[in-house]
Order: sequence, then structure tokens, then C-alpha cells
Amino acid sequence: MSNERTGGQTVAEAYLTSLHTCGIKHVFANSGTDFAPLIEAMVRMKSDGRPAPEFITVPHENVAMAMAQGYSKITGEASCVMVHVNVGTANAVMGVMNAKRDNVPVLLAAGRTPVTETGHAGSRDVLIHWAQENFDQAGIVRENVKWDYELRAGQPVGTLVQRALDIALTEPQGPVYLQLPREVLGDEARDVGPAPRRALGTTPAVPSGRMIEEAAAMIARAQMPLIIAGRSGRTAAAFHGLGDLAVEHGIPVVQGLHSSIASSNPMYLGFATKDVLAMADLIVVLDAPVPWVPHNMRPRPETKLIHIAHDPHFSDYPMRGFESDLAVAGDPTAAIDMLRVALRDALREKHAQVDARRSKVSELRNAILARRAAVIEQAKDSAPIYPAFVAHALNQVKDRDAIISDELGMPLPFLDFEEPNCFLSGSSGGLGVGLGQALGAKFAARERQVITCCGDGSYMFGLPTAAHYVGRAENLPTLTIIMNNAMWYAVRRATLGMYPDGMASKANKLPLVDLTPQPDYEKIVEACGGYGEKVEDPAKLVSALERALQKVADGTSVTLNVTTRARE
Ligand SMILES: Cc1ncc(C[n+]2csc(CCOP(=O)(O)OP(=O)(O)O)c2C)c(N)n1
Ligand SMILES: [Mg+2]
Repeated sequence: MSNERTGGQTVAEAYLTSLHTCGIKHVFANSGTDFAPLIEAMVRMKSDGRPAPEFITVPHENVAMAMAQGYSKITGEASCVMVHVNVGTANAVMGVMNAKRDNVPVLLAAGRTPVTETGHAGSRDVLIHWAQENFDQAGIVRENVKWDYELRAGQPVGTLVQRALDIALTEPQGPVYLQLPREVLGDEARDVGPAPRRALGTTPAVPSGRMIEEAAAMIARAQMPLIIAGRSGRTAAAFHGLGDLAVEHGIPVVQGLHSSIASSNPMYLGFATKDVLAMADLIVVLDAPVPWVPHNMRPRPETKLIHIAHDPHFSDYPMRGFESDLAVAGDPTAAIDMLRVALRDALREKHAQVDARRSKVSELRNAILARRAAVIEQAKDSAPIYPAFVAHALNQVKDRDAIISDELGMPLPFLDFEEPNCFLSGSSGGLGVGLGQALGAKFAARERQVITCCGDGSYMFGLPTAAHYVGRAENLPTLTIIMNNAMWYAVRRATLGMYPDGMASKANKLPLVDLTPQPDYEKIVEACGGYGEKVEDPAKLVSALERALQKVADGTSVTLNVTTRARE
């Protein structure tokens, strides 16, 4: 074994080279004693001028995983996080769960505490090396990753990095986990494995033409088809393609937690409601694991249902019972294009029907917009500030391609988006992702405005000191809007939803809901070189937002602590 400068390269060096060759430019990292061979390798490689990914210091794994998500969602590329052995993995687990449900291709790597007590340069040399050994370290994350493996002595690290990324990037995409033992990283690299000869992942499977014809025929037989768009808008082509399909064929679209169509599209009807669902006699569920919540609303029993997704049965969900008449497997982006073309034939004789539908949709849309305007009108002078009014103010000041990293508090039906990849939400609800996701997005698109909208609870879950530290250290200025209702409103709503006439509904203060006394949240960013303001008066909101966005444009991170009403 040799890890002398003049000797052969170490596995750690080969690992860094392999990441670079596979297109990983940055690693969001939180280090420990297992990183010794990597840090040595980084310094060696830099002094030799050998290319390697840039490692970003992120002082909490939760923030690192959230940054990876923001980065991948904006670039469409794989991202990489590296953490310290079992304990770092434990802190990263919630991020892994979020990445799994959002289908984000993250390579999470973790060191392994040395397993030998003597005999290697990397053998145990501090007390914690005994304490940090688990019988099954990957077991901590196994349920929530697509693949996990431990690099063994003598194995080609490049082959494993490529395999990990191939699997993460293959649809349905998701996180993978690679363990890198310290002794192995410090060994001399014998066989790195061949460099990749193609783009990693696989070309997504295109839906069968026959199934698309069948879907088009079913749509043509319907009086009032409806599209429920889930995550399809994560590709720009699908975002624009769905808008074009809807307009060309007069099919209304509602969406869930993701932005899948331009808010100004004449066929866009906001979010699924009981009335909209009941109106449809055919629904196309486009890449949506949970198109509606049956406990609260469902389509009519005779309504035909078509599900289109890479895996329309969402086999990684343990329990899921949505009916379907047609399940089409394949790339939603391709499906939209194919359906748009197939519908030209299928609807050839149906102009009158399509026109009637268009005018019905336009009536419904006008009613939605009128209701929205009425809420804003009623809210405009009211303090504490209505969340809908914050959304309305934000629509006025944000750039057309501004990125919103959302985590509770902001009522989505009031936010407008015209471009794809402007709205980053989380579907699995592991709180604490908003701030880090915004940083990852800014890292990926420094030229764009990036704004976190989060509840006061979510702000604390997001580890603001760690997040604002990274914002300053990496020069990633963002705006954070705290929708501060001084409580965990979602918990209150859940209690009153389950027991509308229960004892809790009559109590003044509920246990486990209140978040007072409140910290001066706006001061936390100031401790990290940023600027903070508290906003209590709705009349001052727009000017506060404008001031904040100007400061962000000038390079300073800003937090606006907005006192909001406990309601949607
Ligand atoms: C890691 C984690 N812990 C706890 C929860 C449960 N939870 C869901 S919403 C919520 C309250 C969030 O409060 P806040 O961000 O202030 O938003 P609000 O509900 O007040 O709008 C909690 C605690 C969760 N989803 N994730
Ligand atoms: Mg709150």
C-alpha cells in the first residue's frame, strides 16, 4: 500500500476523479474523521492541477440534503452529498425520505468508521472509531434509497460511482447510498474501472403508441375531460407542452403540489376541488401519486380514469388505492406530446363539443379569479396579514422566472407562475427543506431570484443558522419570507379537522400548537451578515418586499418576518 505523493493514487483520489468524470461538479458535504483520506486527496489533486468536484462545507446534513434537492430540481442533473459515517447518515435520513418521494437523483455518500484496529494508515486512532460502527450502516437509509452498497478493498471505485448515478438517474429517479470505508479510501487504487461512454441513467421509456391512441379515444368520447397534473412540470417541455395541449384541445387542467402549467393559461383551473372533480366525466392523472384525497373528495363513480406516469402504480408507495380504467407507463413529457397529436384525429369531428367546453372552462376560470380578487380586497387592510395577501404582494414584485422554495404558510392558489421550474415544493413533508433547497437552487441558477416562503415552524426546522451560514460563505443571497402565525397551524387544522366538535375546538390554546414566545426571527440572518425586517402592516408589505429584493440583488440575504393570520 502506498499513499505517498510519488506513489500510485489513492482510492480517495480515484473516487474524486470518478465523480468529476461522471459530471458531479459539487458535493454538499459535512465531514468527520472518515474524510481524512479525502481531504488529503483534495489538497494533492489541487496542487497537481487535477480536476475534482468542489466540496461545499454545509454545517448540517439536513441543509446539505435540501441543497442537493434544490440543485437537482433546477438543473435536472444528479447531485451529490457526503456525510460522516453512521451519525451523519442519521441526520441525512429525512432528506433522503424527501428526495425519494420527490424522485430527486441524489448520490448520498458516507464514510465508514475504520473497521481495523491496526494495520492500515486509516485504522482506528480515536475512541469514537469503535463507537461509530454499526452492524448495518446502510440499514439506516435502505428503505428510502433505490440502491446501496459499500466499496470493498480492491473494487473499482469508478464503476461503483457510475453504477450509483446510473440507478439514481433512471426513472423513476431517486436517491442512492454509497459507503466508503476509511481504510479503503486510503489504499492505493488498483483498478478504477472504465470511464462512462454515454450519458448516465437511461433514456426514459416512451409510452406505447397503442395506449396513447386508446387514451385519446377515451378523451374524445368524454364531454368534460380534466387533466390533473402532478409532477409533470419538472421538465420545461412538459410544462409548455401541457399548456399547449390544453389550449389546442380545450381540456381544463388542475394541479397539485407542483407547478405544471402557466397560471395565465386559459385552461388552468387552479387546484382540484369537489366541484371540479364532480364535473369531469374523464380524468387524466398525469404523474400524480396522490391526485385527490378520497376522504375529502372524489370523482363520480362512473368517471373514467387514465393514469400516466413512469410507474403509474407508484409501486414505491406501500398503500395506494386509486381506481383506473387505463394505466399508461412511460415518460409524461413524451406522453403529453403524443397525446396532443393523437387528439387531433380523435377530436376531428368534435369541434362544437370542444368549443362548448372552452366556454364552460372560461366561465369557471373567471369565477375562480373573481373569488381570488374578493379575498384580496377583503384582506388588503387587515392585520395580522392574510397569507393570501402576501402571495398577492409577491406576485407583484417577483421576477417572471423567480424560484420559490415553498414550505408551508403560503396559499398556493394565490401564487402565480408563468415559467417552468419556478416552484419547488416537497411532497413528503419532512420539514426543514425550504431554506436549504433555496440555497441549492441559487447555487444552480445564480442569475435568478430565489425566495423561500416558509412557516415560522418550518423556518426553525430549516436550521437557519446553518443555512444562513452557507448563504454567506458561498455568496448565495436569497430572500426568506417567514409566514409567521406564531404556531404550528397545520397541527391545529389537523386536530379540528378530525374533531370538529371536540373539546379541542372549544379550547383557547391547544397543546403542541403554540410557538410563543417568539424569537426575533429577522435577527437570525443579521448574525450571519444579512438584513432582516419585521412586517406587520399590510400597507408596508410591497415596499418591504421591493427593498428586500433590491438588497438580495446587491448580494445581501434578507429575511422578512411577516406577521400572518392563522388561516390559508
Ligand atoms: C420533520 C417533521 N417534523 C414534524 C412534522 C409535523 N408537522 C407538519 S406541519 C407542522 C407545523 C409547521 O408549522 P409552520 O411551518 O409554522 O406552518 P403552519 O402550519 O403554521 O402554516 C408540523 C410540526 C413534519 N411534517 N416534519
Ligand atoms: Mg406557523
